[in-house]
Amino acid sequence: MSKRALITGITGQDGSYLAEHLISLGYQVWGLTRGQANPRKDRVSRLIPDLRFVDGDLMDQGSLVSAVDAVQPDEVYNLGAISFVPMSWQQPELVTEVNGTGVLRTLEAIRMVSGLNKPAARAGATGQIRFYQASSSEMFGKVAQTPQTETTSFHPRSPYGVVKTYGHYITRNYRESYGMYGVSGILFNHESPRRGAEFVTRKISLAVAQIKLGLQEKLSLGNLDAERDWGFAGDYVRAMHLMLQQDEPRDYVVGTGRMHTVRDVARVAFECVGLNWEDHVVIDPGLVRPAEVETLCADSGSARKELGWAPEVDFTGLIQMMVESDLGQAQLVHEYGSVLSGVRW
Ligand code: NAP
Ligand code: G4F
Repeated sequence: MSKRALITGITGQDGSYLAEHLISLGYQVWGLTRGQANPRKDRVSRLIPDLRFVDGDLMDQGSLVSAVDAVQPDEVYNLGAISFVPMSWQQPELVTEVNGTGVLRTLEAIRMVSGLNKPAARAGATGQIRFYQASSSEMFGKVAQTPQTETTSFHPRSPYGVVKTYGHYITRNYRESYGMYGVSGILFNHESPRRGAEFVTRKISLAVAQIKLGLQEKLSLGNLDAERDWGFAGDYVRAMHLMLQQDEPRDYVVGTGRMHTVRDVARVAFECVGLNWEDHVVIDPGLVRPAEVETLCADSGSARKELGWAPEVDFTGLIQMMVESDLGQAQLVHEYGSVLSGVRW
């Protein structure tokens, strides 16, 4: 019988790539969707027709218990979150509820449905529903060392980072308290043509396409000196799956090990269409964050050695992929009108 996976955050970037990957491996994949007419559900169901859906919300414990009970999954991937870091200064309580307590609620739903409700009785238990938590390199924040490994200490710089650190530790705690197979992937920034338009790489690739077609002149950015370890989302979802296939549950850092600045992203993206970034980028101090994560770089030695994982798309290839996708889509919309917008991701 095929394995069943339940994915929260199915309408997001990673949810869609993970679902495609698991379906290609023969899984029956269920996505948790919220709201009564979520337009992003239609978008992902058009993209992945084999996907099944179950209702639920990370803010609602009962809905998560019902979803886990209905699907009876072998693996649960908790990718659902408010993932845009600046929002966590604007609505810290909401972000704490979804990104922090939401992890606890998902773990509790698994514990209840699996009958893992008596710590002593379940000590050393194995073979129940396996759980993946989407931890983040934002937890490293003001980094204690470079590159960062699984043992680098955390110093989060945003409410988002603080709350992700809670999710990380509560997952570890359920592993230690109940013998649950629960792991956290500490993933560094990963992007794709499906990335939200609010994140810096996609903001740049979308603007480059518009500027190339003469539909926009300037692009406002914040801190150009920030350094990130950017990889391709399609590569990173393979690591998520591999983490749940190991004999022993443990946490892994996942990244490319290569660092670039926001300025590098802009330079490479504009070069893709034969333009000079300096002619178009303007600095908006309002986009600078209250507390910045200046630099992030992964040491994924453990993932490479123990999971056999390696990224396939490099930095330049990633930026090219995003610019080409946005340029193609912008050309279609420009030529045929807005009737086509929304047809692709
Ligand atoms: P994303 O594109 O922003 O997707 C976020 C998903 O969370 C959406 O499907 C959204 O669904 C869902 N969600 C939001 N609030 C919810 C709620 N109350 N209940 C249930 N679902 C809810 O994020 P992503 O880039 O795919 O990232 C996936 C996960 O990895 C997130 O947890 C993120 O924090 C983490 N992460 C991402 C990166 C990265 O570079 N991409 C790096 C490290 C960690 P709706 O359509 O209903 O809004
Ligand atoms: O693309 P970003 O918004 O991503 P950020 O904040 O690093 O967070 C992403 O990666 C995390 C993993 O490390 C995830 F956990 C999180 O969910 C999310 O996926 O910003 C990247 C950098 C920042 O230093 C920011 O200050 O780009 C800088 N930046 C400069 N100008 C900008 C802009 N960021 C955005 N979004 N927009 C700008 O105009």
